[in-house]
Amino acid sequence: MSDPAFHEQNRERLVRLLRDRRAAGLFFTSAHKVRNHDCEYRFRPESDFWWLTGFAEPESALLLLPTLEGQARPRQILYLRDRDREREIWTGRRLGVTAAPSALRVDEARPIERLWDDLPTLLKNQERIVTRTGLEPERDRQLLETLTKLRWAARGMVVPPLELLDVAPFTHELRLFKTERELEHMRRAAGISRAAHSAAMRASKPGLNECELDALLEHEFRRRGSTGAAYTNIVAGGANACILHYVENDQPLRDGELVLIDAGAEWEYYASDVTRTFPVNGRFSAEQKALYEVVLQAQLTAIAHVRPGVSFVSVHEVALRALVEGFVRLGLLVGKAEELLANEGYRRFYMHRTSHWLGLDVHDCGAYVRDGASRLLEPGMVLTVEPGCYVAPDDESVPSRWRGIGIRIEDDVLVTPAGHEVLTAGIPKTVEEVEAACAGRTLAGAT
Ligand SMILES: [Mn+2]
Repeated sequence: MSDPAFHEQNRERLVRLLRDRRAAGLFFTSAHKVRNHDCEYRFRPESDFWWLTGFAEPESALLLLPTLEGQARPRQILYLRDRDREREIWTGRRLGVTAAPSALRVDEARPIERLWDDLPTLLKNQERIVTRTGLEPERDRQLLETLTKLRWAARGMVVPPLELLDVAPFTHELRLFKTERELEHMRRAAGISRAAHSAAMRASKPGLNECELDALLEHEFRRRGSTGAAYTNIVAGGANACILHYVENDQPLRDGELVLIDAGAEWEYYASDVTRTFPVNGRFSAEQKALYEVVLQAQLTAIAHVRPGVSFVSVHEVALRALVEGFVRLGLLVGKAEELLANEGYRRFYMHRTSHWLGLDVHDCGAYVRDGASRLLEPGMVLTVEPGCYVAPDDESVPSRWRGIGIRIEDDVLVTPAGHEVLTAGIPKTVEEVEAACAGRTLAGAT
């Protein structure tokens, strides 16, 4: 599954940054999360930790020590659970301390139980520690205790670390720019999402329950080798689509309504993030079609705008202007687009942002602002473009025929030197493509 050379390169890229700041790096994987009583959610490694190690076992940590005086090269120590025949019968196979160095290309592996005892010795004379705090209170407490021990020891010849630095300018900045290898994973995830969304369109019919399409998506994700959904699927029929993070997915799908599906497969823990909205019965009504065309036009205009040198926020602004002009055209909003943009008169129908970064995390890491201004897009960044329109079922400011229509269209877009590439291309999107897909047909040349 994981590719040790890829993760080794990631560590080398990070170590170069750490060396410049004379900093050690300390990375933990996710903690087990209890679902109820003694049942846990399925484990998923922490994204920085996975990026650096390709190691998916729980209870592990990575310590990166940059070159110190008299040391030939940086040290990389992986802490993990050791082999344990008895425990492995209950909770599954373990790589173990002996096999880890060659399997994961790290210098050294030690049992996780030793981590906190080892740290005061390993971290002495490191000027800074790059780590993420605020996730696990107990871990933060142990880290502070370690620093305190080092300060006590400072009466000798030991220099304690003076600064704790957040990972944001380090791993998060590196992860924002995707390598070819990462893009291969993201294209793979996108391809599986394409198959799943197309299957949902084909399967949809009045009388099905949202949960049946939810299960179908999961089935398509898993049988195609994905680790599963990159985030909780949203399958929202009718007015449920106006609840942005609707995840109950348990209501009947009705004739004449739309269904909004926001679901993306994960590949090697890289996310895809796709939304499509289509008629439950396969044919758009006049109002649904008119509103769909407005959202689609906004999305296509915003995607066309994506290229190096434009600001992140300008993608949102371009989509927003197209939406507001469309709302005015349809009579949903009254007034001049300019004024409606200024006084946010559109917020009743469009209350979220158009884009976020995408990568190992669905809302991926990476700063959106630089020097107080929206960051400029650069090749290698991947962002979503996902405008929408949500008319509340009880919105009496519009004629009843518009009420309860919720539409979002979302694709994943890579910034390339020449402009952009839509990673999720090929998922039915125009009215014609969507209706054909619902009818079980594929349009020739559909994109
Ligand atoms: Mn999204």
